Amino acid sequence: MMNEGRLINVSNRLPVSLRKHAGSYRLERSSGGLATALDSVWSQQPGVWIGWAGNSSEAADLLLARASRRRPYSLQPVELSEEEVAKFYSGFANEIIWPLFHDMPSRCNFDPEYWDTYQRVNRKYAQAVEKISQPQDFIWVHDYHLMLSARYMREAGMKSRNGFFLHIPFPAPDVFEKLPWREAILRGLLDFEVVGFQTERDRNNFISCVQHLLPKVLIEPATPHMRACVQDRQIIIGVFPISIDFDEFASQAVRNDVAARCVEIRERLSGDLLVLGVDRMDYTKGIPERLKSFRILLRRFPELRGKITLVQVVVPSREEIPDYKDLRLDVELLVSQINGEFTQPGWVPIHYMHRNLSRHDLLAYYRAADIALITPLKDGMNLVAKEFCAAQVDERGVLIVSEFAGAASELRHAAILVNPNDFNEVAQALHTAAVMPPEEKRSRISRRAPDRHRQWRRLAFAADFLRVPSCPWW
Ligand code: GDG
Repeated sequence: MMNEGRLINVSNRLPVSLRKHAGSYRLERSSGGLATALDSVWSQQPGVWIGWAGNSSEAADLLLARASRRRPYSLQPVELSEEEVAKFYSGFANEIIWPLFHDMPSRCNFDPEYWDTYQRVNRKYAQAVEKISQPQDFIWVHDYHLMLSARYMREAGMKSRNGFFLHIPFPAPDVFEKLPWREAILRGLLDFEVVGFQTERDRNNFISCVQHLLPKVLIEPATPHMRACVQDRQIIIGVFPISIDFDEFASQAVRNDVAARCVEIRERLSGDLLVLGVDRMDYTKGIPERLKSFRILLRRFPELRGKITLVQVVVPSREEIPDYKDLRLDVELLVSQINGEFTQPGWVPIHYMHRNLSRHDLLAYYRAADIALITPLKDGMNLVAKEFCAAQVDERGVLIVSEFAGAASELRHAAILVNPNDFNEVAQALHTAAVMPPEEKRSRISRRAPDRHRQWRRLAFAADFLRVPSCPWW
């Protein structure tokens, strides 16, 4: 073989997490878009995936080793202490970077101890990479938890090539500059050789921040990717919209067991129009705002009462962070207020599920839905929107999507775009979708994947990213 290097994938979490249940460990699929997207990308690629497994012990390591044997890549856990989880993961990553990068600076808790731990833990991940990597490997680091890791890999003298992909949005300079450690984060990102973003908006924001805060860095516009010059190094800055495996979702959605479950769901709703929302429990996903819009719909269009049902699936997430606990209370209060206001014999307007559905059930809901209501206040991409489109094998569903989701630019011809902060507009869009003639629905949703064979092809996102550093083994 010409090149014996491997792909080393590094993310805060592994695609599987260890959970203690009745005294023993169990392996579960990690929730969230990063795990879904990359697990499918990686399903055929040999290599190593480094990340936190949620727990550690001898028994846990054995389980991971067994899971590695069932995959083409091996799983290498990074151990985090309770304090590191609190200050690095919950603290710096999710109480500072997550809200700031989603344009919500008032939710940030700029605790300086979080920054100290963030640096320490980034060094820890870099050491874990150093331990197992060889110079010919390519190190692919994912997401906002590990923005400084290239700095520590460089300091350790590592020679492997590397790249970084940000799954969440990158904010404009007036938001980013609020970060006390803004220059260090930008320099840390520029320590990678390739830096990738979901959309042009994110890449342009990053470039504006560099120009504003690090004026000595030269930016060269180039096609297809921009370049930054730092001393004698050139860094590629590109846009790589994350994709799902469209064909895999579509072929799973037509399976007989999914079709049977879809019929069962529709029968139980006695022919009501089914509006579907699927999200992690996160304040960026706009769940309370969506519920308020649905309430306006029922108030303004009484003829829809008894005929339209919102099924809202909310996957538990980051429950240790106070803002997330408060969000759950807000959501549950709103659900019960709206159901209290409108429920009548035989009809409950909102069916609320606070749990993880199986992939099979999720697909059946995607197929059963008349309308998918996906209204994040801000979102890097939003894979649920793409999965819903892929599952539209009957071409009868309408997609309503927030203009602030990365997916909006790719799906704008198929979807109704809305501003999730405009509850009246969202209610109106729901009404438009509810009365839309079947031919218009079909014509819209058939425009969902005009470039299906390029952008939504299996592995397209990874192939596009890895083509930049010319990884010959990909
Ligand atoms: C981050 C960025 C970006 C949801 N409920 C269930 C379930 N899910 C799966 C969906 C989807 C994933 O979780 C959610 O992905 P999203 O992309 O919508 O959102 P985040 O978790 O916030 O992901 C995001 C993504 O990274 C990738 O780059 O798109 O912008 O925030 O795949 O299917 N899966 C199952 N049951 C559920 O109940 N099985």
